[in-house]
Amino acid sequence: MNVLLIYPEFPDTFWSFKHALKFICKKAVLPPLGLVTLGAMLPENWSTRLVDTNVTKLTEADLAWADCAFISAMVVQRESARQIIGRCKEEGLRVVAGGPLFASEYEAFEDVDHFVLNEAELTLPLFLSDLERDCTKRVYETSQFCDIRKTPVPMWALLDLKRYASMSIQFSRGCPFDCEFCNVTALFGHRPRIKTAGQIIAELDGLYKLGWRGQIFFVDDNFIGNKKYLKTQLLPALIAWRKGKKGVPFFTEASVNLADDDVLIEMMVAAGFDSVFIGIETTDEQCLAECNKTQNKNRDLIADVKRLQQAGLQVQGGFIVGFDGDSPSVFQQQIDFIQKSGIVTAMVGLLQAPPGTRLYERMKQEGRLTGQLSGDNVDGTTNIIPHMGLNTLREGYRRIMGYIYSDKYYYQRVKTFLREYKAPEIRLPMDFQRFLALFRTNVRLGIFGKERFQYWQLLVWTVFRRPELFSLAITSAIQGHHFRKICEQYIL
Ligand code: B12
Ligand code: SF4
Repeated sequence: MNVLLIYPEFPDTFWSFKHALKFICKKAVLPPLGLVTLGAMLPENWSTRLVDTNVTKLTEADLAWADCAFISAMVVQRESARQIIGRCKEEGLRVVAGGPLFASEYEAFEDVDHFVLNEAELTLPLFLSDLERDCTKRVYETSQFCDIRKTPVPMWALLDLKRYASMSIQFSRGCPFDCEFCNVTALFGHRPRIKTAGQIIAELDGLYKLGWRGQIFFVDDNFIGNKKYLKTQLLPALIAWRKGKKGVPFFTEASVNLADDDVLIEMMVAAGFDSVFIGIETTDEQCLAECNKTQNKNRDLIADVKRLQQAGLQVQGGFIVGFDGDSPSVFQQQIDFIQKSGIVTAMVGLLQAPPGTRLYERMKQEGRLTGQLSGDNVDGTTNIIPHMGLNTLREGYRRIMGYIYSDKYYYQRVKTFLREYKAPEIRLPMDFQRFLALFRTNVRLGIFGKERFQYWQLLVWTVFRRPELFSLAITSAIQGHHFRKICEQYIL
């Protein structure tokens, strides 16, 4: 069997980083880890090729070679997925689909032959065994969660590593919390399931052997879901693994209670973590109670962010407007918090209700659901009727995005952050590509960019005040350029 593993194209969005990738000559931020993992689960005698359409084209020759296409997608890739499925069917391929898009709306894809939904560790063997006996069904699904200690090392060799800005690996799935708007617990369960330290080291070794020295994203829903295992097993193993190796800084996602645990923070930094994405959502206690974000309540969130920055973890933050308890004053509150905290990458979105969440059920009961999710939570759209009124909410949203990503306030925030941040010890090795990126940035942002004044001011300030953070200042400038483009094109 010749199998194409196909990943549809992302539209130009906040997280696509398309405008930033041009500076570093990369095609995509991260690889499709689901498909690379799936590759390692297919029968050994099958021939497998990966076509990530974010980094390469799906050619006629690919389609002519294949007997079968396995497609994975998130909701945000809906349109590209539809086109790819159409092309595969025209060429007479058997199409198998899985991943988050199809888990939530498979009925909308009539052309797909088989849906192998939920975790492939459980559903793929059922499909493969039926395929062998020639009695396949259309839908394979399960409400169980698999034991990821049995998940194989992803088939890294399928990837063209040099086209990606970062690599990803996964240590755990699931989250112990239960935020009303979040579908992680429905998709991956409440009890965090973890891989063993040995599995993670094998995955890292695989990437390192292939020559990877760049960033690695631990794509866990909440990396600190099992603190005891982290402190006693995984982090000591990562600290030991790092000895004598170059580069490979880590970043991940975690809940804000990480800020309460100095030992954990220290160990994470020693293991090479330099950034963490945290769902801050809102600073309003009533809204935190409304969405059951209990772990964020009764805290000084600014102090938490600063503590993490001072220990060596850059904080990226998720923010939401449009809770029932929000009044129009929320917009200025969010702006003030973001500016003061020095959260440079602030993902701000309208409250949305993904299917499978408790919020979705509540909105349905209250008759407040409207249309389909766009799949992009930073595009100023929502599928619910907000208490505040959609126009007021959208206008306030545009105000936030226009403000925090304007040249003036963005660069001001970068400085606020660089002032606090403890420089990481693990650095990316300087190579010709990075040198070229610096040159390109100086020309595009420093000569032709609208922000040239702020750009040079930041660089001069960094050289004198935080020279060890110079390359981070450049990276922040490049990312700011992307965020501004996205805001100008789609939001403002
Ligand atoms: C890494 C990641 C990203 C990366 C994307 C990397 C990439 N190239 O895919 C980045 C940071 C760019 C990203 C962005 C976004 N993401 Co994202 N992301 C994730 C995250 C944290 C991990 C995905 C991953 O690699 N998992 C590890 C692999 C091994 O698991 P997997 O992909 O699920 O695959 C398994 C199964 O699903 C199945 N499977 C998957 N595909 C297929 C295909 C076939 C044929 C078969 C048989 C089986 C199968 O088998 C695999 C093994 O079990 C998930 C959360 C999560 N825990 O999955 C969210 C998640 C996928 N993201 C989500 C969303 C909403 C987004 C954003 C819109 C914004 C946001 N909130 O983050 C943006 C949109 C992207 C864009 N560019 O515009 C949602 C998707 C919801 C949906 N229904 O589509 C998720 C589920 C998080 C959430 N709960 O909200 N994301
Ligand atoms: S802490 Fe994060 S991952 Fe966990 S339920 Fe809340 S929003 Fe979802």
